[in-house]
Amino acid sequence: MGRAAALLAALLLLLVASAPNRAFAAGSIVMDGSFEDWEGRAHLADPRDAHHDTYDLENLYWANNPNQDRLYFMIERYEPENHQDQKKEVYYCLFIDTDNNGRFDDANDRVVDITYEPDKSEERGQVTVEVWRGEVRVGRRQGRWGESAEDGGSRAEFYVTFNEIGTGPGYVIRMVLFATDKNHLSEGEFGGRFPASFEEWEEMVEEDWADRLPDEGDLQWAPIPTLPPWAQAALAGLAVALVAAGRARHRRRLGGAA
Ligand SMILES: [Ca+2]
Ligand SMILES: [Ca+2]
Ligand SMILES: [Ca+2]
Ligand SMILES: [Ca+2]
Repeated sequence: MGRAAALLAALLLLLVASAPNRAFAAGSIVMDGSFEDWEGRAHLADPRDAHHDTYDLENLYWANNPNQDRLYFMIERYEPENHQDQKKEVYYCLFIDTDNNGRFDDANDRVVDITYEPDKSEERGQVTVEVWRGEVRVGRRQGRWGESAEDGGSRAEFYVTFNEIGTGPGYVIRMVLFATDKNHLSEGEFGGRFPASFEEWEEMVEEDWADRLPDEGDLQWAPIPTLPPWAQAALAGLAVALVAAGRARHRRRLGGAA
C-alpha cells in the first residue's frame, strides 16, 4: 500500500500543479433531477446487456461537495428502447463495505435501496432512498431527483450521509451496485424489501434477473469533501485505474499457473 499511496499522492500533486482550470471547472452537485452537474465526475461504466430491458446499468457516478457530510451518487441505466419501458420503475441496491475488508455482509456494512420511478410526474421521476444496517433502517429520503420518462427515464441522483453509513471523510469504502425490476423482486423475509443479502443478489445476477456494476470485484472510494471536485474526480479515477491494474496482474498470475 505504501508505494501505491505515494504514487497516488505524487500524481495528485502533479495534477494540482498542472490542471487547466477550465477543464475541471465543476461546481457542486445539486439535488434537482437534472444532470449537468455530473459532467466530468468520477464514474464507472458497465457494458450493455441487451436482454435486461429495464435494468441494464450503464454508469455509476460518485462525488462529494466541498465541506458537506454527504456522499452523492448518480445511477444511469441504458435508455430502454421501448417508451413503455422508459416509464417502468427500476430497483437499485448499492452495497457499501464500510470497513473495506472486501465483504459486504458484515454487521457494520450498509445497504442502500433506491427505487426510481420515472413516470411519477411529467417533470421529474421520483427517487426513494433507504439506508439499512442489517435490519435497522438508518436513513430514508425521497425527492424528484430522476429523469422523467419523457426525457428517456435513465438517470437518477441521490445522496446518503456519512452519519448513515457510519464512516467519515478519508475512510476507504468499497461499493457494488445491483439493479433489477419489479418482476424479479422476491417478497423476501427481510422487512419486505428486495432480495436482502449480497449472496441473493449475486444469485439474481447468475440467473440474469439482475445487473451488477462492476461485473466482478468492487469499487473503492475514499470520500474527501475538503478537496475541490476536480481533484476528487482525478483521485477516484486513479484509484479505479489502480484497482483495474491489480486485477489484471492477478488474472495474469492465474493464467500463468493454469
Ligand atoms: Ca443535479
Ligand atoms: Ca449493464
Ligand atoms: Ca465489510
Ligand atoms: Ca453488469
